[in-house]
Amino acid sequence: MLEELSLLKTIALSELTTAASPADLEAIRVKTLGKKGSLTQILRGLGQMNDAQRATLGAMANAFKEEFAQTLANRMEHLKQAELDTRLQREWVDVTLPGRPRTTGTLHPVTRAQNEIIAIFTAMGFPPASGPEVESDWYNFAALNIPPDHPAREMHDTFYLPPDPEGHKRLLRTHTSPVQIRVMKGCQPPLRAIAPGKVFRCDSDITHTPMFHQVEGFMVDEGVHFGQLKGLLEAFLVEFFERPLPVRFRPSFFPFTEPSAEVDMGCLFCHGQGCRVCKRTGWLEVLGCGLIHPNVLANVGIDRERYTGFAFGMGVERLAMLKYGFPDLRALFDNDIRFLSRYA
Ligand code: 2U9
Repeated sequence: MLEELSLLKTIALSELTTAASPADLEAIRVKTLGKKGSLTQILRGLGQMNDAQRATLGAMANAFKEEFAQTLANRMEHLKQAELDTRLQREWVDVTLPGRPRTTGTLHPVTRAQNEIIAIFTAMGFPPASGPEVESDWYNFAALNIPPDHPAREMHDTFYLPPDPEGHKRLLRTHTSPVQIRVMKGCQPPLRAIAPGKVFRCDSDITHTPMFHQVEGFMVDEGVHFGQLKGLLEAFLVEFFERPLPVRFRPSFFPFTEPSAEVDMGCLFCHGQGCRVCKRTGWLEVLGCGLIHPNVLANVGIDRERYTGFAFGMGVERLAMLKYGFPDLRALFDNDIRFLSRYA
């Protein structure tokens, strides 16, 4: 039995010193010291021994266990160090290499302005919503109280598409209002959202492009009134243009709001003195707004007696031109790198 233990010691210690991984070490430990391991088998013979033999074998077994544990710990330490060395070799980085050059691409001025507008309204509790650019007649016009004979529906304003497979009229949305119709149709007040995105109108001259960007917004709840709308839009303009500004509201007309207003701010370029940009009026028109027409609320299943709402809309290209101070809308679409990098 003493020989068996001596043999076990030779084999186990040699296996430990050549083990290639922590998992191998664990397998050797279980095989040698585990419940069904070799040492347990040997110690089963203790019962048939006299006291002296038992004391000798017990002492040898304890000494073996101690040496085994020490050898295992040494080998584990060695394997961990070797693994670390390999990783350090593999993941070596030359910190003296030059850094990556600054990227030359920048956000387009329209994207920048749109992001700024979204950030301001989101902070005021109006989260952005989106919807399809190809719309039906109902979402783009009928739901918004725009009757079939309204001039905005005429062919020269709207890009019509071939009808869908069920024969329904399709068109490119002429404003982002249908997004708000979709939000209202899906939920009940209180509701607040903004709708940023591309819109399309069959119109092209110095101040119009067939595609441009709008941000519209709305709020519906009990007791919503024009004073809240005024406060919101004045606060927005001061934030966006980063300066105190005179703001005025002029009565106007839109089929989807009643009453309606256009919003002017003091000219940024002449401070009200009159210049070419403000056509000598001292004012720049920057927004449209109003209280949502009760017919629109009824069209989306909101109780028009209980709830009121306001809505507003703005053209992003125009706001970008005014904020960054470039004169011509068409420069935004030429993609001339000299223009884009100047306003980056
Ligand atoms: C719903 C109900 C009402 C959105 C509004 C305007 C006034 C407006 C123009 C600004 C410049 C369009 O880009 S522009 O040419 N917009 O004057 N927009 S009120 O009213 C809504 C929207 C959605 C359901």
